Amino acid sequence: MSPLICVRRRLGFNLFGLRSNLQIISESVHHHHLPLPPPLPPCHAVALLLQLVVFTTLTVAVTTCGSDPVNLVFNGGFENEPFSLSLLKPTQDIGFFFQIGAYIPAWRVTKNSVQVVSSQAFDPAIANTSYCVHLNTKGGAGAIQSSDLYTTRKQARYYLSLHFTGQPDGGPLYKAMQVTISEKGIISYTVRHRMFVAQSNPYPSRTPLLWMARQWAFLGTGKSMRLELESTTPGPVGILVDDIQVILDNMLDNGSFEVLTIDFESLTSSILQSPSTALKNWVVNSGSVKLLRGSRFQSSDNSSSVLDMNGNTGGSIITYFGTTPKSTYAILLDIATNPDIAETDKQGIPEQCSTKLEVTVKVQATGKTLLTDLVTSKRKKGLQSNVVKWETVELRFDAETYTNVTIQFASKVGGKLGPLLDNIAIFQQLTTLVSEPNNTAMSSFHRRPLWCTHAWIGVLLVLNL
Ligand SMILES: [Ca+2]
Repeated sequence: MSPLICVRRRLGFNLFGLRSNLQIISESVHHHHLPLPPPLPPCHAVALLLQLVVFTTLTVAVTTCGSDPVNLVFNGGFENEPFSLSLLKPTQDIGFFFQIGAYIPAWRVTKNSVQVVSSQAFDPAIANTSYCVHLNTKGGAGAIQSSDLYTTRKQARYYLSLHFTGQPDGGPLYKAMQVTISEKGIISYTVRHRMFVAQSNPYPSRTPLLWMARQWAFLGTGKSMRLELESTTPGPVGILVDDIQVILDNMLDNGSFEVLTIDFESLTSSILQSPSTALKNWVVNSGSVKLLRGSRFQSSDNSSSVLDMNGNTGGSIITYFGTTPKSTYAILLDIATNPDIAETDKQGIPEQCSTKLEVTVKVQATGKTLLTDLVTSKRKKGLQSNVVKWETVELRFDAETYTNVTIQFASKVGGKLGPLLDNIAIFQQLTTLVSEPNNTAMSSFHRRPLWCTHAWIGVLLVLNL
């Protein structure tokens, strides 16, 4: 397969509502079709329009970065709120219609009302965070819809995960909600992929709140998607949700260069001279590279480290990767020019206007080349240490009959300022999802241990819509 380079420009729109396959591992047993919203009175229509304007503005505001975020859900922990809550007022109802100062950034209420709940009322799922969302209010069951997710990579496996628990103050013994992920057209949904029903622990305790974690796998479609969480519990007390994530199933260990094999403090220099195994799962195998820690530059994934592929001069790093024969793999890497070049190159010398990185995949045993590609990233205007303007590049290779490959990234520019590299991910391109036990193969995905008080039964849903 010829290498395919795709510099991402997200927030894609699906004009024609193309059909696609989405396979979902789910324990879902009930399928509900979401009701359409009722016709709006004229005064409410204006209010809704205002809400949509705010929603759209926020959507644009959170998707200006050129690289894929690690979590495709914006404000998935509901920590970003435009209001503050207190012991005297620990909750805030968010209505279907626009309420000044009371909305959830990057989310929209699509049915009745929901409630933002502060840690003054209940402990959120994640320690030291401030908010979660209750999907019911006095008005009954509510629903929220995410802004556009960063577009999923086609044929890549993603995990949708969230924490939930029953609001313990009353309501039915079993509380339920429905989670839907769907492709989005310009005006309305084109394909609504079903959906997951999660039941809460029927015996939640107030202290501590018994949060549960669930996750589901689905295949990316290459199109913009949205999430919707709808309470299916009648009455004023339903499910609390928190920490919603959609994350690529990255098969590469330490692609963000965050883990070292040695104590960082023992490094006498940020320059890693070859041969060096200081970076876990990587070998610096020629020249030298520079490990920039502690937010020296803005990372592409809100992490601490980025790698300048030039230390004292151009360097290269290599890793070993196990493949499944007859499979195609995609390598995602985030690249940028070193912002310091902008400072030293006032005249815009052409040679320094772009940076070059060579990516090579070879069969480990024979050295046969499966992929070689020169990635070029043009220097952008306005670069600063905290404005790096990362972009994500996608390359693909076919494993053919081989099970072990080497993957090398090499600077192709001279000098002490080379291409910045961060957040490398590798995924296998899949056409179907293989049913797998829940909560396996996710060690690289979850930074926290998951736990669940229920035994769930996985059901593979293959939807050919
Ligand atoms: Ca990093």
